[in-house]
Amino acid sequence: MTPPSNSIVPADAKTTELVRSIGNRFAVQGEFVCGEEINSGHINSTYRATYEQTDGTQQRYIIQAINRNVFKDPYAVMNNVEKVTRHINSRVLRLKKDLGGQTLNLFPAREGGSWIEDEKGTVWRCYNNIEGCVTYDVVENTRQAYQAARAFGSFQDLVSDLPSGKIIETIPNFHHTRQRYAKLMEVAAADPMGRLDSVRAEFDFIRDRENLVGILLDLQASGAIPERVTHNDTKINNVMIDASTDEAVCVIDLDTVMPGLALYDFGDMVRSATSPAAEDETDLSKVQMQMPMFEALVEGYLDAAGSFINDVEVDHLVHSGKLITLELSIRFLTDYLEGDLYFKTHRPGHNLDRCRTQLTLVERIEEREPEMKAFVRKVRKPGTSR
Ligand code: GN1
Ligand code: MG
Repeated sequence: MTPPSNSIVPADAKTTELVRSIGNRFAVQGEFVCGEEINSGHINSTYRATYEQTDGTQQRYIIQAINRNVFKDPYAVMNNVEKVTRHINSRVLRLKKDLGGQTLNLFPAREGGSWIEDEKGTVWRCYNNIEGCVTYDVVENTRQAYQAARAFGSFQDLVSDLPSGKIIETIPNFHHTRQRYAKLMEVAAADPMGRLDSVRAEFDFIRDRENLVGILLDLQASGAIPERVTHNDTKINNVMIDASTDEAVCVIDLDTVMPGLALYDFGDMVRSATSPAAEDETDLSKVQMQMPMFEALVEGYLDAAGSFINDVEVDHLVHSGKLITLELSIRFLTDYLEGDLYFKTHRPGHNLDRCRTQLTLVERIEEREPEMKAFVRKVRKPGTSR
C-alpha cells in the first residue's frame, strides 16, 4: 500500500479535504496533518492520511474507496476483508508465525462497523499503513521475487483453514478463463466502439490459444486440483517489502480473496514478476521472461506452499503463468473493445498497450517453457514435498 514514491500524487486542497473528512469518520488517533493520493491499482481509489499524536509522532493510515462498478456488493467485500484480516491476525498470533511484524488491520468507523458510506453511496475503509515498506511494480532482484512468492505461499497457508463457506464470491468466476474468452468473443462480435479492425493481430493471437483456456478448469472439474481459498490478485506490487532488507512483510489487497485455484495465484506472480518491463510498456522489446526471476518465484512459492500443493498443481506451475498472462490480455482487450469501462486508464489506447505487453510475455514464456518446466522438475520431484 506504500507505493514507490513516484506514484504518490502531491495533494491539492480538494484531496486534502476529502482525506480529512473521510479519515475523521474513522477511529483514528491524533490531529490530521495531511492527505495524499496513492495512484496505484486500476480499480479502487487509495489515499494516505497522516495524523500527529500527542507525543509529536506521526501515525499514517490508508483510506480506500471501493469501486462499485467492479465490486457490485461492497458490503460482501468488507465481510470478506473482516474475516480474512481477523483470521490471519489470530493465526499469526497463535502460531507466532509472524511474517515480519506487521499485518493488515481495519480501523473501526466512529459510527461502528469497519466501513463508512459517503453521501454518494461510496463505501470507504481504513487500514494501518505498513511502515518502512515499499511495493515494486517491477521486481528489481531475485531476492524480492523469492520473498514475494514465499509471502503469497504463506498467505495461502494462513487462509487454508478459513472455511470457504464464510467467504463470499465477490466477483463470480473471476478467473474462469473460458468465460473470459467467451466474453471477448461476444464483445468482438458486437464491436461497440468499432475498434476490432485495429486489433486483428492481437485478437487472432488470442484465438489461436483457445485450447489453453479450459485446461485448469477441466482439471478442477475432474477433482485433480482442489479449490482453495486464494488471494486472486497476486500482482507483485501487492506485497509490502521492507525497504532496507528486501524482506516481504505483508500481503495487501484482500478484496478478491475468494475460493479459487492456488495456480491462479502462482500464475499472476509469473505474469507480474518475471518481466523487467512495466505492465503498460509500449516498447515491447523490453518485455522478457527472465529465467532467474522465475526460478526465484518457484523456490519461494514451494518453500511456503510445497507441503500442501499436489503433484498436478506442481506440474502446471508453468502453464499457470502462461494462462494468467493470456487471461489478463483477454481482459484488457475486452475492456478496450468495450470502450474502457472497467480498468482505470490514463491515456488513449492504454488498455491496448497493456494487452500487447501481456501477449508479448505469453510469447516469451512459450519460448522458454521447456526450460521452465525442467527447473520445476529439478526443484520438486513427484511425490515429495518441499
Ligand atoms: C486489477 O487494481 P489492481 O491493480 O489491484 C485487477 C486484477 C488485475 C490487475 C492488473 C478486481 O488489480 O485482476 O490482475 O488490475 N483487479 C480486479 O494489473 O479486477
Ligand atoms: Mg487488486
